[in-house]
Amino acid sequence: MTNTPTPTAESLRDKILHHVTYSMGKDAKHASIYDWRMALSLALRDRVVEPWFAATRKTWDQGRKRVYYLSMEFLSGRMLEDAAINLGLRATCRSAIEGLGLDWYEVIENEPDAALGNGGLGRLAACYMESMASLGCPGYGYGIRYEHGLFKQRFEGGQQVETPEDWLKQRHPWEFERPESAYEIGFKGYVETVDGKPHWVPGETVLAEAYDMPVIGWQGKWANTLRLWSAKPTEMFDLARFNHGDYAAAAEPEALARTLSRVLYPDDTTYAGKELRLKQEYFLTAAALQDILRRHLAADLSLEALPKHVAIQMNDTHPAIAGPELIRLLSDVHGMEFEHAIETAVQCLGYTNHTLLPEALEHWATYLMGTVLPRHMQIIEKIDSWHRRNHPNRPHFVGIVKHQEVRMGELAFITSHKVNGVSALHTELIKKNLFPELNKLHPGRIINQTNGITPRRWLRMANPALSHLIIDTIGEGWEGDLDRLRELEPHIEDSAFLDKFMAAKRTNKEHLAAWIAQSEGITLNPDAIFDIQVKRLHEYKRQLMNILQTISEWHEMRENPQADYQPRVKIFGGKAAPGYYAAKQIIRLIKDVAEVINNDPLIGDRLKIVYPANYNVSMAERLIPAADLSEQISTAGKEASGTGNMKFALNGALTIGTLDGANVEIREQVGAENFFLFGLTADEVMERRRDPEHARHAILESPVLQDVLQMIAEGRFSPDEPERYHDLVHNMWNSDYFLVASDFESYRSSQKEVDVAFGDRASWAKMAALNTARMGFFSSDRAIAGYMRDIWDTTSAL
Ligand code: 26V
Repeated sequence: MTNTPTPTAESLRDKILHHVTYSMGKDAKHASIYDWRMALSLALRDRVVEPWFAATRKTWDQGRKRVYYLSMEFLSGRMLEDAAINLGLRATCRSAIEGLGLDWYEVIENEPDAALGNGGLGRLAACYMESMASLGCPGYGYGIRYEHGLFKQRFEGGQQVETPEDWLKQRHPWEFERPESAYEIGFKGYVETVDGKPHWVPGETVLAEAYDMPVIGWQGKWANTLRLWSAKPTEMFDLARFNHGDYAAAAEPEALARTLSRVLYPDDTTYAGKELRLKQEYFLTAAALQDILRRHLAADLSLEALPKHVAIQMNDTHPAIAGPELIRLLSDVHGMEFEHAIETAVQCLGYTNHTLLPEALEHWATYLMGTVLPRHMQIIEKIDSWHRRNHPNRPHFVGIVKHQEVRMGELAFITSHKVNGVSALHTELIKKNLFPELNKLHPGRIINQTNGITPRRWLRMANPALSHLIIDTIGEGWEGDLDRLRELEPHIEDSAFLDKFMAAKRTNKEHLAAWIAQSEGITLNPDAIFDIQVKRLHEYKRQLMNILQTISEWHEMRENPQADYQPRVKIFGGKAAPGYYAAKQIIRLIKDVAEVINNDPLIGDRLKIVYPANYNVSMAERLIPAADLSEQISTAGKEASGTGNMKFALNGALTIGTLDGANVEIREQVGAENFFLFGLTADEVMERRRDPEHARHAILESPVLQDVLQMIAEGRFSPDEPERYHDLVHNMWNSDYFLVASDFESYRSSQKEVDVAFGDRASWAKMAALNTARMGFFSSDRAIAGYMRDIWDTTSAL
């Protein structure tokens, strides 16, 4: 597709010098690392533009169906090296940079992460954008160009402190501002009747202005667009008010606009019902839909034909106002008959559910919806009665509007032709527990699409040591066809291969240890088991159970110092939502325990705990390739899928985990003998909760856990404030909703098995290598191919 010749290191160096001079306006003699990073990014971006245009042109010329992925979050991370890898130019870039006398890593690490997401849901959107481009699926991502991404985390006295993230204070070299693509977005106001038809007159308006980023696929064969909307005032200020001397009021339109795309909501599990959040959701959705219809009509296509040309995927319910908005545009604005508008919308829309946690399910008070979006509130009621009419046997307790609230899950379900879960277990639980009645009324609507991760970023880019071994063993091409990793299996019996596999792991562990020594001042033994739990802090993810087991291990080492322990490094990473007290206490406990254990002279380097601040995509790229053990220990039934679990196993870590989310399928793929399983199943969890005393009973059955809780309660890890964890310990005895106590002994004995298994290095190496060899299924290419076939009804344009 690209006609321009592949650059050499020399020609690329010339391009970089050109951009330093003419784009950055710097004399090379005085250019900073920032200038060089920008210049390299711009030189690479120049290489992306041609395939990007070519893909857009081909989509138009062939009248292709387009997929629109609507998401409030895109957790992209760094972009430079990713683009270099997909263009096949990483080595060339590196020589060019080194030829200029610069350090490659310093240049790469100069780039701030694009942290426009909270966690799994946002990172999944980024992996899916990359796979759509790699598979040649014509499509657009639509999101918000938050000025401030997810907050930065620091620790002060062991406690999390949040500071604002500011990625846009620097120039963002991958985006193109499109002032010509701007739409008016309305809020509030009233609905009037004009010529017998409803007409919404908004009371406030803002402009949504587009910023485009190219997303280049594997080997540069295709590129799509990630279009992020930034809010701008429709008028800079109210001149009449200004002239009357009311200067503050004159600036109000601008103030509203600026707040809309100012900051990402940092809470990914508790829905707060805040007006600004609802406005953000509508802002994204309304801008996207106007853009989609404009593009469709520009091709002279009829709105009748919309479902043939347009597939819209809603990433959770956050953009679920898309149903009512599309129906409004089709009927109120374009004159389509109302029921026909509903049917058309349903054929275009798909909804992915990412959580069953009740506190995360969005529901808006009808008075708020009616105030912020008065016409949409009417349309929602009409959709609900249309659905009831069409399903006379619909039980009275089922519906979109209940108890003066709009339930966004039901709305998204009813306005979509497909609803999908993100792992096999999660999908079954959606059918059984979340939407049992709607599932009966719409058999076949709920389907599964197990999550995936892009192997380009999560293996090829993040783990050069292992990637090179794979290339030396089975050749290139697995990056675009991850099932080919199975070809590694015959080499599992070859001890030379296993030695190299473990040498790659060792290299990664040494790199990580060097980084931790420098950033945390803690020396790690690279022969220890690197045991890692990185993810958002949440009670259901049970970081607490991990630290309790760590304390028990420490206690045992002190009581019985002569026994044969495998040295271990426990690594934690992750942010707590700023208002989530219990999660913040768990962070503080981990930090306090680390302080005691890391300074215990009796323990030495047999046990260390590290918790580096500000876990993000870039930190994940450092940590995951260095892991021996991946902690996936959520209460069964609570983790919809997990995707970190896939990244670890692909990079040759063994999993210690429950039968939750995609762990179930990972274990099936890699083999039960290569996975450390423990804990209650989802059914057993439900059963166990029926005993109101489950926690107390479990604790009384575990003397080890009793001791651990006793030490915490006595202030062993918080001597300056012994009562610091009284609430936490009290909660363990009396409530323990996430069944930490009930799973503790099972987890602890599984950890003992890990110790024994790690003692036999040859057998560990085999298990680790088999994990890598058998993880092909979890490529996001497989997942996207599933969406294309089962939901979007589209094919590759390659
Ligand atoms: C919910 C809310 C509630 C309102 C405030 C802002 C906000 C932001 C995000 C969310 C959704 C959280 C759901 C989520 O992230 N689920 C995760 O999705 C991953 C990708 O499918 C999956 O691997 C994880 O298991 C699941 O927890």
